[in-house]
Amino acid sequence: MKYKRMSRIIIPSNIILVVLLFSCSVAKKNTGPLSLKEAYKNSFMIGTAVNAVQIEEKEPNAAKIIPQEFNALTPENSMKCEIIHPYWDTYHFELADKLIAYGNKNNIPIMGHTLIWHSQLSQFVKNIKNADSLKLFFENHISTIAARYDGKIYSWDVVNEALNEDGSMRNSTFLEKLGPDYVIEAFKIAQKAAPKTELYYNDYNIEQPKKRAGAIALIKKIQAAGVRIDGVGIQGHWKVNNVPFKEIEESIIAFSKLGIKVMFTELDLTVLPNPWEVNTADVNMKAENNAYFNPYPKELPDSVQQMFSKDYTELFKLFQKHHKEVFRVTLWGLNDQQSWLNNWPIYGRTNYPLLFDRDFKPKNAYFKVIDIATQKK
Ligand code: 9MR
Repeated sequence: MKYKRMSRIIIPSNIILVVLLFSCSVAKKNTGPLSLKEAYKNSFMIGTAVNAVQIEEKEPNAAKIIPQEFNALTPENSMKCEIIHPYWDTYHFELADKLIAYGNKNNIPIMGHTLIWHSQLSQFVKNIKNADSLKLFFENHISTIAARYDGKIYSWDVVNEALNEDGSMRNSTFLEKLGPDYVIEAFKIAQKAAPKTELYYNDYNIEQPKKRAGAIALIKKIQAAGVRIDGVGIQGHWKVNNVPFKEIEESIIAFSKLGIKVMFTELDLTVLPNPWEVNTADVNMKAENNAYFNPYPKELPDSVQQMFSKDYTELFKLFQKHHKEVFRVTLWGLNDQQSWLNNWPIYGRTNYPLLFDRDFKPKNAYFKVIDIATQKK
């Protein structure tokens, strides 16, 4: 009887297929992860670097996307020496304070960047000739800023980029005048001024074996001095089709053995040719612009877009595989327009290194990265 009644209603199979596909897509939209931070909430924090325009919410798209997608914020420039401490006795805290307020309003922790770095130093620091004055600057700078934001920010990159590619200490005014233990000293001062703030060492290329060994030795030295260090930031400025996956994985394992948090703090993937053989993020290296070095001024060819998506996918697969060791992954900027890579190492190029395009639209790589999170760990 039942069979007979049903057999009278004939539904063409293609309609059934359409209805099935539609309900699947509705179901996926309703139950799937809504954003990067949602997708990775059980794995690691997902951050972005923010600039002044974004901190002041002058860009409506950014103002909407940032709190929706990210649960960690790093000031791209506004806590660096030349901005926050321009003269011996003058501090400009306005922008950093606005960032704290922005973080509070949106309930997003702030990752301070950075207390001691050889680059973007104020002119008065570059002019300091003797060790005693530099020591005084060093103590005042770290303790004033770290104390002001203690309990208000989550962490500090206490020292940034202190190493050479071979793992030795980079030559800088700090090394020259204060000696190699200036790094330990910086952590010691920060620890005293900011007992409630996590303290990190941050550098690029420290996934590479020699530089990694240098970073491990440095961290061990800090630990052996009885000084607190809570984490290490591998910056992650890499090149499409040339991402050092093996070294990255080895580094996650090696650094986490030191008993500290491992983070990827400045992730982006350049798609443009590099004027040098070496992979570097040294901001002092610059070259001239020309058509060969700026091959995609209008749009990125599909073939490159695919490599880009693939590399981001593989990277997040790796981070996800090591989600127990990886504490945070921060992208160095929100969208392609904002990236420093449009102006470095050659000024005025069109680069495509991030997960959101120039119109703030999520790229294919964004969706792939979200998909990785939903796959079984
Ligand atoms: O993204 C930053 C860019 O806006 C600045 O002009 C540049 C100047 O030094 O610094 C960039 O950020 C750097 C970060 O602070 C440390 N690691 C390398 C980053 C890219 O240069």
